Amino acid sequence: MSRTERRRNTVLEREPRVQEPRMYRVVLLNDDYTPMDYVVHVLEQYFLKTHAEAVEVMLHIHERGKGLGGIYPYDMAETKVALVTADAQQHQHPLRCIMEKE
Ligand code: TYC
Repeated sequence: MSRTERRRNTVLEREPRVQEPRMYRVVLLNDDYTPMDYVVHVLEQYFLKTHAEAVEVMLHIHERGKGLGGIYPYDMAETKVALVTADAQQHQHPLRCIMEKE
């Protein structure tokens, strides 16, 4: 393959990433000790769920082991994880919140 052809493949025909940042799932994990009401409160406060949505997601996590808070660009996902983790620690709950590549 010529230099020109390589350039076409590697630069010109590459998918544009500029308007399309990589997204991350912010996921809450189940545990045996965090109160259900507290998880509902976290989902309302940090992930802007309605009460009904928050109850539904919390029960999904409780039954299936993990569930989705939301999907965000890297910096916002990182901030959500930090805020939820700090809040849980302040309340002495073992709730874990992680991010996963979308
Ligand atoms: N399993 C917890 C309980 O029975 C409730 C819970 C739900 C904990 C979701 C964490 O992310 C979680 N109290």
